[in-house]
Amino acid sequence: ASSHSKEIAVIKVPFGLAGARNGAELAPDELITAGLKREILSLGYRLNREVRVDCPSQPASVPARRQTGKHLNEVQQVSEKVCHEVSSALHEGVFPLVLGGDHSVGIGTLAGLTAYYSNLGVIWFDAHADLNTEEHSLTGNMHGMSLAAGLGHSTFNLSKIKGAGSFINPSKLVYIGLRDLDQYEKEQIRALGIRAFTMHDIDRLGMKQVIDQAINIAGSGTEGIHVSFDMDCLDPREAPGVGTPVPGGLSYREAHFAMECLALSNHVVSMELVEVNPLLDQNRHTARLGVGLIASVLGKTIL
Ligand code: B3U
Ligand code: MN
Ligand code: MN
Repeated sequence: ASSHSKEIAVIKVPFGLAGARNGAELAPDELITAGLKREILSLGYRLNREVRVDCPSQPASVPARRQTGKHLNEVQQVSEKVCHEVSSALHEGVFPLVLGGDHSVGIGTLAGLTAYYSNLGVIWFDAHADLNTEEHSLTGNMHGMSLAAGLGHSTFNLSKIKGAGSFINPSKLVYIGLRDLDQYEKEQIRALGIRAFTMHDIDRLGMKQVIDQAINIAGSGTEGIHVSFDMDCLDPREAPGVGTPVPGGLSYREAHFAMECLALSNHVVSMELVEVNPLLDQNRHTARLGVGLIASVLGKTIL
């Protein structure tokens, strides 16, 4: 499967228990209402299937805080289902498009991708690094732990998910948009040598340099690039409908340009878009931006 695949599986994951507030569970439907399917079809893709992963909305038990992340059991259940859906799509040559949900959904996505690919590049657009472990997280929110799970650093990690493959290679992982890191995450990025384009780097280099280098790192010598897009990488003045807004983010135009370059690279093999929060949005504005970004990764051009 790759962006050459003209078949798409839309995998909706209405799960919001691992975020800082509720609302992210409403995002998959919001993105559909904002016109996502119309865009996909008008780009000449076939909608192979539209799956709605059954997600718990009420925690089964009192949330544990440290030691395990909050709502670990629910995150585990959802991760296994998402893993299954993503790897099934890939095995059938279908491009997986995962709609979160909070970013803990990314654990299942990575699990499903590693079931199929052993050498995958990942570009993680986010204001946050999502590298906390259960032990180091200051909040216990598992949406801040997805990459620790993907890299195998947290106790709950890909090896605990039925069907997942091996961990993500940190030298093939690239961040874009970072601006709100915990001390432990800063140390981890340095220790692991992860290529991180912070907002400072984007200001200094410009998005063209940044995305070209990111594609080079994640795309050369790999089987393809997975794009994990946390909508809070965007500036909240433009994208207010996210769970944890952080000032000083990417403009829509910068992010959109990055998506256009990714499409032109022909390396993208899957995408997820997470952390839209319709409860904090205005007139579905943020959801519409999300649809525009997805369309561009899938090859929509201005002219
Ligand atoms: N690093 C903090 C904050 C955070 C992470 N991801 C989001 N917020 N969206 C944490 O809770 O781990
Ligand atoms: Mn995130
Ligand atoms: Mn984030």
